[in-house]
Amino acid sequence: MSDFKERIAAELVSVRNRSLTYTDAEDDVLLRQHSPLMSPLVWDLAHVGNYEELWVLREAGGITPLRPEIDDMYDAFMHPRKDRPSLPMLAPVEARHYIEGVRGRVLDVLDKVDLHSPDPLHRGGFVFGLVIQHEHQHDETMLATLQLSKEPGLVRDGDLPPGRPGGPEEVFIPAGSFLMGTDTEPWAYDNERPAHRVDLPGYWIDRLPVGNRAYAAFIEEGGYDDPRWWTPEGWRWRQESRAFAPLFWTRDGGTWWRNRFGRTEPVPMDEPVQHVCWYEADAYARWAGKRLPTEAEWEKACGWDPEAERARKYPWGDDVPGADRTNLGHRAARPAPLGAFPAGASAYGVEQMIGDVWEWTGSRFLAYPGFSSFPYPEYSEVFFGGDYRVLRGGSWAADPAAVRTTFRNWDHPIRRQIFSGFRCARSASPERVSSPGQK
Ligand code: AVJ
Ligand code: FE
Repeated sequence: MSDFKERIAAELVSVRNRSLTYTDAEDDVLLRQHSPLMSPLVWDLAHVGNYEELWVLREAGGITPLRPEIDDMYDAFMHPRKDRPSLPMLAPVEARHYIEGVRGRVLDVLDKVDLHSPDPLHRGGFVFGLVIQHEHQHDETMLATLQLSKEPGLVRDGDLPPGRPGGPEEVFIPAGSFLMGTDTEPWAYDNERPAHRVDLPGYWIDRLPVGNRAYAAFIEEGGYDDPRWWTPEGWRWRQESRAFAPLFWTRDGGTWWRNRFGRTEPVPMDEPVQHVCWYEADAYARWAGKRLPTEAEWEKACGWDPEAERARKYPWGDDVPGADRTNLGHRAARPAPLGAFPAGASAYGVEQMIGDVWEWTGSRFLAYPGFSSFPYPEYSEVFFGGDYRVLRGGSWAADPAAVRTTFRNWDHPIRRQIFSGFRCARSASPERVSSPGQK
């Protein structure tokens, strides 16, 4: 096998180990619905196998269906998450057997496939990238389910580098155009394409994500009770949900506590805030006299190299994400403290853009100019123009294989069971443009 095929095979093994780890639990935990927002864990497990069968075995490999009768059950569009527990799902033991059977044949297809074929599903191993990234995204979803379950002892924690207090609060990004999206990244999704020039006026962006200390100040200064900071829809959500803090936070004895994977601990004030919805992020930004960055502002600050006039795959360049640069791939079950990754800074000096928490942007999920759907409209296209807001950068629970400067995630503005945080931005006033660095 070629080196590249070996790499694909290794990625397939690593993502599957991850899925099996998250589903290494009693059948009851796997079959139960922990929240109407989520599927039972065993649905995700069989779904990733069924997706792999559809795309690698049937579409790319021309292999006849192994179990065509289960396709409907694992079609996310036929059954909303809340209805999935009543499906006659494969039991955990059957699901594991099924996905293993699929995987064996996938390795045969990988062996035979021509990575230089003109077929866009084969070229560059696209179809393998599709299923690897898909499974990692479901693994992150499974972690969100496990967090909602509050079952202790199922999710591994780990060590992270210490934070680095101090340093400038904001970074100035001078006016000018940059290249947004990609034409060259072989495993990029259709929604990241094509690359296109975007011209932006100068703006300020927070050097770091908003931390728990700053977020707690917003709460304590009455942010959740003051409609001035909220959009009308946001205020309606605030009243109906009765939210008073990020999801999983409680207040006791003058201290903020959070439940994290079944354990209660004091909220670490030096970590990026997570489990906030778009409405909360947007309200905080207004309270702070700022706003959320647009998706373009986020991407320019993250990936553009103004000296070389080129887009980087990651903030620091094109090298694979290393432990000194970013917190990805479930190293620990939480975001790293603020300032933990000076070596992960972007060309402009913006930090912690990749990893730690998904960052809400002010933008809705829309097609780039010249978009064309590939390989199927239900991945991206059917979501364009809904109420979805774009999230960028990947969380601690995202895998390096499914995160890059151009990667776009999206969700409804009310969702906060995901590992979501944000940073703020603001437009530069003319006098600030002429004296950058001064605040
Ligand atoms: C891109 C994370 C919004 O989880 O709904 C999984 C990814 N698409 N299966 C989702 C996805 C099909 C998607 N997000
Ligand atoms: Fe899926």
